[in-house]
Amino acid sequence: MKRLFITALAVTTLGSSIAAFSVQAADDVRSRMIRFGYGLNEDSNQGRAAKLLAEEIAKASDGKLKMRTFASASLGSDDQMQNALMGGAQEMMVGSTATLVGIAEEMAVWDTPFLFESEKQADHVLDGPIGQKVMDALQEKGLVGLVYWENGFRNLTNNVRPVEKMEDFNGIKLRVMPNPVFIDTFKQMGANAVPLPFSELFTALETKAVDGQENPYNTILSSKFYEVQKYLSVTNHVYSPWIVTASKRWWDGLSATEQGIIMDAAKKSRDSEREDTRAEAREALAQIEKHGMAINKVSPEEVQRMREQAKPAIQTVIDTVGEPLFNEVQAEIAKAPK
Ligand code: TK8
Repeated sequence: MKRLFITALAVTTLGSSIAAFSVQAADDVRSRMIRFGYGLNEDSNQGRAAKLLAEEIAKASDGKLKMRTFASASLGSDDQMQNALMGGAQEMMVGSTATLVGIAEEMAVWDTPFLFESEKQADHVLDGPIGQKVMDALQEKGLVGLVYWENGFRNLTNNVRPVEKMEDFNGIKLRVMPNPVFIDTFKQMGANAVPLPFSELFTALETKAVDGQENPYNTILSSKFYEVQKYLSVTNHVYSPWIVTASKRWWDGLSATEQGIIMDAAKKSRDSEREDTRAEAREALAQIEKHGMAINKVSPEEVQRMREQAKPAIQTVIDTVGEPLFNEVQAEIAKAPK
């Protein structure tokens, strides 16, 4: 009788601790809605990666973490969404690092003209300690940086003339990302740099409020800029990252398990987004040509002249991010595979 009692007690204790454990595990991942906004359309590399991210998060959380994706800046421009995240009115987004410079000036380091020479170099630096350090600068501003995606090497399009040499920039009204380094770089080239959010760009080109813009091949193709632009000049003047961010206010309220699920999914989305973007970029130029744009490759000598001309803009970067960070990035690039 006594033995039976002890066994029963042991079973009860064990049973209740299992119950306690599963209650805790269930609590660890709650039902949540995540609003994820981005600027390009659903058929872009950005759209495909957003979809994959949402699927990975759903899969890893048994459907409890539901990410709804909002394409084409339907939740607002990069700037507007960043503010919504900081205020806690939106959970997540992906956008250009360049539009974050007003929030964390360290981000300007990625805007250095001709900073990276290859995607491999970019991956090495962005995914390493310096990339993390720059991301971490967002925290005190109310944003959590998760991973960098590839936007890519930027090239010029316009309606005035093919840009074959620096002087061809003269007088071209060029939309640039709203950030002092981009404005400076293209002023140095002789263009009339007009800062505008991406969400207003197609209309601005269509109505001829601006003559041109600069973005990677992928975006020129997916945003159908070929419908409103004649010339594409290959300059590869800067590599642009995108960055996936979360509202810190919201993120801090998640359990460690939830944060882990989102972080793992973000890393998967990063790897597949880069692969997809690079595969698309390899085909994109031929596609753009089929759509009727005239394409010219700027000669290495002229690119060199542009590099020289862009030097004052590099000084703007150094003044903005500080010499130590600028030098750390340079040292990391020197260690990177070509
Ligand atoms: C999309 C932008 C875009 C960027 C730009 O929201 O603004 O030109 O290249 O990708 O972040």
